[in-house]
Amino acid sequence: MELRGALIGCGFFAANHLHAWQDIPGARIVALCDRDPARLADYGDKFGIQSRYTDAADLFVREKLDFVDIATTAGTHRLLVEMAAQHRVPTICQKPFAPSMEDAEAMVRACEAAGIPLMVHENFRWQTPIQAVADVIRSGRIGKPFFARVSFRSAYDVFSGQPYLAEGERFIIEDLGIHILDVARFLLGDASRITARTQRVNPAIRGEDVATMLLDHASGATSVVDCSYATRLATEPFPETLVEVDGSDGSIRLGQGYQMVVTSPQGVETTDVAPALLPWATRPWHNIQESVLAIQNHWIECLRQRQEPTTSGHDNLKTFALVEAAYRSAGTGQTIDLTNG
Ligand code: NAD
Ligand code: 89Y
Repeated sequence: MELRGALIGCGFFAANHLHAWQDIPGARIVALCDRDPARLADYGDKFGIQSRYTDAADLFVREKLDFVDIATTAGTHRLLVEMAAQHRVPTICQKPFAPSMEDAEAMVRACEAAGIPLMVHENFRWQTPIQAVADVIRSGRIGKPFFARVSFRSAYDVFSGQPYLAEGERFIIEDLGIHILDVARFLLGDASRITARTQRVNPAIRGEDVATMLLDHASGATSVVDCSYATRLATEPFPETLVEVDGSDGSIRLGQGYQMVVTSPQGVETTDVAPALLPWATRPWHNIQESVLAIQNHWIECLRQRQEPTTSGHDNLKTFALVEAAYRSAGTGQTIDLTNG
């Protein structure tokens, strides 16, 4: 049976969602919603979707949906997720999940009470190179990990496509660090404490564009998560996340250019873990674009198998708690304990 979805929010990033949905057999976007009629018409025409709404309330009343994909910015997530819960429509919500922990928890509660699945579109852990690193850790080849560095440093102009990123009081941790913190959790497990420092280098934006974070993981491992949009390099790496993992028996290095080097008792192995360039993708975004297809495929599989998505709303509260704690740590200079509530 074909699963019928609707997409709310026809902005900059939603084109990737819509292309990816077209690649997923057994799922179809049957309706679009955006409060901006011009954007709605543009995407409706481009993707051949006739059912169009400027008001999400109308969409939920009139359409019979198996899921809804919310691709608006964080300020509208709670309203839209609660609307979906009220109509018992399984929901995907873009990151950042919410502007506050209170909103994030309320959305998880609303979906739990309605008995519907909720997945946060936390796609970075679905990138091919990140999955490759996770596979090596899981295989046991490097033994027990005791250290990781998960690093995203770039000077790519993200503001031209997403002007709102220059305007918020918070920038890099909330927008990008959230992914990198989630990758650290994905690779080393949940964190128990975080210490963070932030800086603003670019005078033309309001929020911080550099963040350096130190995490204690429940496993006993330590990680450094560092992000910057103020780092000019010989070869611009956007949007690559670089990873180092040291284990009791070996190490992993995911370097620029999607090369992964694994050192283990079996020797040294270099693997090209570059993402595929999907027919609708454009460099350098193809790494992110491929992960959109991967996470949406995962959602459909989970819906069919009645399984919890790996980045369920419930799971994402832990990534979101790290974001909130990072800002608190940067503001106070203190280490934040995540284990006591
Ligand atoms: P955008 O501002 O370009 O688009 C948002 C759209 O939502 C706009 O067209 C707006 O009119 C519409 N909208 C807002 N509130 C609405 C409502 N109540 N009802 C109907 N339509 C509404 O934003 P964007 O750059 O596309 O980003 C959207 C989200 O995607 C953000 O949260 C951003 O962080 C996230 N994002 C994620 C990734 C990723 O890799 N996961 C990459 C880029 C952006
Ligand atoms: O919004 C951000 C995201 O989620 O991935 C990269 C990005 O588009 C800019 O930092």
